[in-house]
Amino acid sequence: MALTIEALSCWLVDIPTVRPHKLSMVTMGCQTLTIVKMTCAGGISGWGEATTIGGLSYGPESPEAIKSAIDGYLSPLLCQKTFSGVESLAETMNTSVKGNTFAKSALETAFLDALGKAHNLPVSSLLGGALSERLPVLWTLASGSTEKDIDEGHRLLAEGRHRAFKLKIGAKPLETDLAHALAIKAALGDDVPVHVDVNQAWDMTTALKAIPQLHDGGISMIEQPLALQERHNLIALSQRMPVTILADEAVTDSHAAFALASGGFTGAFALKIAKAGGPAQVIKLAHVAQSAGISLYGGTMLEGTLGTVASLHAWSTLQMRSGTEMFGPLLLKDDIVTTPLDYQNGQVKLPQGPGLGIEIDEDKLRHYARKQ
Ligand code: MUC
Ligand code: MG
Repeated sequence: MALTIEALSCWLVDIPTVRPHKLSMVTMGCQTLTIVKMTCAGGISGWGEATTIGGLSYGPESPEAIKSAIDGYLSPLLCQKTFSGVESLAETMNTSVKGNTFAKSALETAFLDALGKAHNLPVSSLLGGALSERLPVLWTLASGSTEKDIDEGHRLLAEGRHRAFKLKIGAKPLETDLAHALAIKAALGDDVPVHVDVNQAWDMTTALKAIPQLHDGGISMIEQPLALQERHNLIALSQRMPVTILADEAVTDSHAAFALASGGFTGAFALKIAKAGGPAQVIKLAHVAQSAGISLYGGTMLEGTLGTVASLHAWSTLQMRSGTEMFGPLLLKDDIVTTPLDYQNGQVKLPQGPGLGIEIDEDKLRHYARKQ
């Protein structure tokens, strides 16, 4: 399984979104994908993506910082070296570079893609083997308007593209947010699961007031209601509230997962390859969760097809009992792959073939790449 890395190239790729996407801390009109190409001995290339949300408003690494970490620090560490597999790659990166899990995720993805191509195996096989070829995918209604969200939800249900939805709240006064979420849930109907993502916007007092009302209105899950540092309060909510609490920003890697699980957390974990440092690293977190009986949810950083497929390979090897939200490519007006993912009947199909199973359209990559 050894592979020698010869060269790494990195681009910032800016792609507009199909509509404004409103979260508690930012409204997005464009997404920036940080794309890497890893050229290996034997003429094999692997591709990886690291994507965050709203510059530095979501996570600790901006797209520019991810590219700088790759070009300035990680690339010199990895080029002209031979790695026996993802663990030796991770060990080399972690020894000399602290944090920067988004940048490391792009590189681990590219390495897995190249390794899979070298051995004629899909990335899912390198990660333990796919349990399923199709995964459920919800859609986030986040236009900023209740009426537009209801219309969008009805249209997507009629098309059969999605069967479940997530709403973004936390930016507006509590009464406005509650009215918004409950109106959408009522309009979409009892059979359509709807959950809300607060993106850390509430304090404990607000959460204790809001969550029972959301539960009464049929909202099935509450994602990251509190600041990520408030671990003890998140654990208390998971134990006291009648609805599932989904930890997102609070659960980054396997260490954070262990701290929540050993503290008595009873909710679910949103996995993201960028938070953990790559598709292989996130599986370590998943195993901590599984040992503690905590359900898994496949999370997105609103990646394009490349990052979404890297995540799907990892999720396909796990029981994702709380579903997934791997809709990132559908939020973008265009992408840098030759073939779009197959979304239908509320599911997405895992691409087949060696490596990630996708082909990069290098003309499109150059078209959308930032010029300086
Ligand atoms: C998040 O916090 O989960 C995922 C879906 C979406 O609409 O935003 C992201 C970020
Ligand atoms: Mg979230």
